[in-house]
Amino acid sequence: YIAAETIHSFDYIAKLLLRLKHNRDIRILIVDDALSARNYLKKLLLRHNFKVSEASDGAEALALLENQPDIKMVVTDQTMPNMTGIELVQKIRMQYSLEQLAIIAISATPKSIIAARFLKNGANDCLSKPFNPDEFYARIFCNLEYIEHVAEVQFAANHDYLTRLFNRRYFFERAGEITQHDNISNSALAIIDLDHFKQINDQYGHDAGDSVLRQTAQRLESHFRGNLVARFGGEEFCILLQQMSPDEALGRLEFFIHHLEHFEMEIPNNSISITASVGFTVCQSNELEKLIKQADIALYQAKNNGRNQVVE
Ligand code: GH3
Ligand code: MG
Ligand code: MG
Ligand code: MG
Repeated sequence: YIAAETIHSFDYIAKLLLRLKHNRDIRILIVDDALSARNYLKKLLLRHNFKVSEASDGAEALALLENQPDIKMVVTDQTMPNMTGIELVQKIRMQYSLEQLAIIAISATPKSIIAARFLKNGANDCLSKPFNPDEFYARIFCNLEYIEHVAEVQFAANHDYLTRLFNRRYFFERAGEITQHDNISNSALAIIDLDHFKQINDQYGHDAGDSVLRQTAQRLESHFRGNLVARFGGEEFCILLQQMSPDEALGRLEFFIHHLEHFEMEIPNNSISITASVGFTVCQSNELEKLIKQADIALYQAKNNGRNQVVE
């Protein structure tokens, strides 16, 4: 006989252990002018494996945030010299959203008085001193789970599930912003379409086709690092090549298809290679739709001219 409560606690412990392992990658910044308060909070956080940074005032906290991008959460005091906790929250929120960086405020002022002010200024949550450690942990975990969940949802919304490249939606959003606002005279837009890809599916199966798409995506990412690379749909990919002359863009694209042609892709029980056709256009318009249309016309010509080539 096992009591229901015990079963529940097994689940709870399993979840907690998983969380403890995961916490090793999470850094929390403690901001408090009192050393004793910092030491106490640090002890609580270290007990759950978090990485901890400390600041004794707001300015120091802001500097640490700049230098330590792995900080996911700030636990701040309210009453501090030079900058109050609320002022610190306001400053942080000019740069980091509620989902990027969670802020938990801790104040000696009763919660009924201070909580609304903290929350209105952008804190995710708050606690009053003295607090119960269980409540402290509960608020830390709840808020971390929230920002992690939002990050997962954002990733899923912007990325293609199969290749993990940016998806079409994100490409339109980001490339649209770039072509509207940046100087794009030194940019080119390329559409890359795998040749006779249907035959790969027909001959080796859909899983092999998927694997070829994933491997092509990896090749594209490593060849065009620093540029916006996306899966446009099916076996088509899209790249915004920035800050390079038309000749350099052409050279890079030709180099890539040459590399691809000679790259042996491992698929179950076999290894194959594939070619790709590329249409590209130099960005002379701010209209993304127009640029895509031009690249698409060039791609059509590349296919008609016999594939495995780049056409402007
Ligand atoms: P072409 O050289 O003219 O581009 O010929 P193609 O066979 O590459 O082009 P076509 O448009 O006829 O076929 C594209 C194929 O891509 C058809 C579709 O089943 C396959 N495809 C699209 N998305 C996926 C996917 O996610 N996984 C797999 N395995 N196949 C896909
Ligand atoms: Mg204080
Ligand atoms: Mg196609
Ligand atoms: Mg194709």
